[in-house]
Amino acid sequence: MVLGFFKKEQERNTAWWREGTVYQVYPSSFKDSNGDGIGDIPGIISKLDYIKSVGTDIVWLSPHYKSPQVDMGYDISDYKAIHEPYGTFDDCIKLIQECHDRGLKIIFDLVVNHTSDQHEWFKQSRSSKSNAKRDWYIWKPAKYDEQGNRIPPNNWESYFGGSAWEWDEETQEYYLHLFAKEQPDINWRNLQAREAIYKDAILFWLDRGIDGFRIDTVQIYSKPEDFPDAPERVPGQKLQNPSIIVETGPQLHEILQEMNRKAFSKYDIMTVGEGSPPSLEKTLEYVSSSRHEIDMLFSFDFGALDHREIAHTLNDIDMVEMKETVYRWQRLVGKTDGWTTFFLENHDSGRSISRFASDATPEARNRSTKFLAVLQATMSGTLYLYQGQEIGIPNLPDEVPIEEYKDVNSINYYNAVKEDTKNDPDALKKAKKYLQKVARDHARSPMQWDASKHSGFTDGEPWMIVNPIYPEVNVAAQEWDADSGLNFWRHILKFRRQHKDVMVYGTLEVLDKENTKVFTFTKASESGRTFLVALNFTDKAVDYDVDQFASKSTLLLSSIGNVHHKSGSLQPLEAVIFEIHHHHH
Ligand code: TEU
Ligand code: CA
Repeated sequence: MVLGFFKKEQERNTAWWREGTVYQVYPSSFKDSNGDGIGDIPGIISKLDYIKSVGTDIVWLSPHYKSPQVDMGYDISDYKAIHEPYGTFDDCIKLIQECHDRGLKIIFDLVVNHTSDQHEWFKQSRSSKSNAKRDWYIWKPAKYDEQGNRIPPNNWESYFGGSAWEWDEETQEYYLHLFAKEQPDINWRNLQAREAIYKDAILFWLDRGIDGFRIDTVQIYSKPEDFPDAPERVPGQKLQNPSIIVETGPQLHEILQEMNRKAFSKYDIMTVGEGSPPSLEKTLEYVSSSRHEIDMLFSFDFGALDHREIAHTLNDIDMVEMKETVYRWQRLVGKTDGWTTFFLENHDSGRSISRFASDATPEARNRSTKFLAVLQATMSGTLYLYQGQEIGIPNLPDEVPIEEYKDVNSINYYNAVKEDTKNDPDALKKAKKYLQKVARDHARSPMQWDASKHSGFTDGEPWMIVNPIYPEVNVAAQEWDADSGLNFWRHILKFRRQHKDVMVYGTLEVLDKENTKVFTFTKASESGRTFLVALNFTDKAVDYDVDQFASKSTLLLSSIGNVHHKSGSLQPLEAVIFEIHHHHH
């Protein structure tokens, strides 16, 4: 371990996180060890051999810190303590050690746009206007409308609905919360607050040996000093989404460079930020290695293809838009000094087979899991796999009633529709349909280990409903099935490692921009090897001839099994990888 030593870029060891695949663990829903119905750290430790067996290299642990759990741990009340039901501080140290013993790396979530309102810092801040920590959060006086009614400082809408400002009776000011009202935003203009974050939230854990951070909401720390109204995106609405104003604010890059200089660079670690700037140029401002900010970003763009978050509507995926989206983020690799990522699921999304392929039948689920595995594993950059994705867990089915949805975002939205429409059954049906597709709850239902009661997740009563499909879709059932999604993931991650020059580091070119059924692209390595990847996104066979793109090629892999591939066509939801042989003159 290198303590207090400034690492120069050329001394950094970067291959492990570029080539590594990350497995995201959602602590409350992974494995319960003591029967209280809540997943915990000893449970995670008991499944590290499994995580390793999938062929993944890095564990990302979603927030496990002390928290009142208004937003499942993204509301932290003490960065240096563990949420009690998850285990003890020693359990957490043991988890780091047990990962390292197996050759796994481990990264934690870094949630520093906001704290919980129960954090000591905020308790002090709200105690009086003259408190030393008053300025650590964002406090503003009220405004008044023509009738003299008190109104918030501006029209910003919280990401979880309602005004982003909460009135504090005690000190007669509003504080800002871009998420739930129990998640006050930190004032990043305050230097003391910044130093405290570096010390408590970052260096405290780096000193204990973790290998990096997934950085929550990395784009929105810096707000413009004048807090202007957000432009009208939903016509006629009083409150408006503030993203355009709060993303990449005036001091954001200065802050990230300081964070890197004073904290990240002290260790040889990886950093991945959650945030999706609108252009390649803006993205490079974060991830260009010459800027010393962060290593990579998650893009929201792929996950936004099937719905419009602000309007709460669903739409069919536009294949042309999909290809543009993929290319936009893939071109960071090979063509810039930045790096990229690819994921299909996380704790904020619905399940990928239900959104981007098909979950209609057992056969479709199996096909879709493998099909999407090929899509993901052929992407350059660092891959992120979410717990349960590898066995193809689908979304919760329609029959699961709204009462089983536990996410603050889902609940706020559903209640708002109830209120706004005075319980209109059609509007509520539409809201449920929206949630049935993209709610965060689908990813948060417990991991499915076997066919025993509650899927082997807990001996007690699970904190959230287990997907009723678990007797069919579970790890144990897939272990012994050579054709399972799980075993296919194992296979393709090995294949990716074997061909990492193309699969991890290759440059991607789209070959069939206008085709609305098939997505075909090449991946080329620096040394001149080229793979051609074709994905049939439809549930029908399509005519497809590789010869249109290459005179000589060999099939390396088909998601339905190489022996089942029929030359001249692609079967429903079949994905194939060919190697193209160039002519040498
Ligand atoms: O999600 C952030 C989030 O919801 C983004 O989509 C947000 O709109 C964007 O950052 C604005 O630029 C993260 C976590 O993943 C989620 O689970 C938390 O609820 C949230 O932050 C608040 O911490
Ligand atoms: Ca437990």
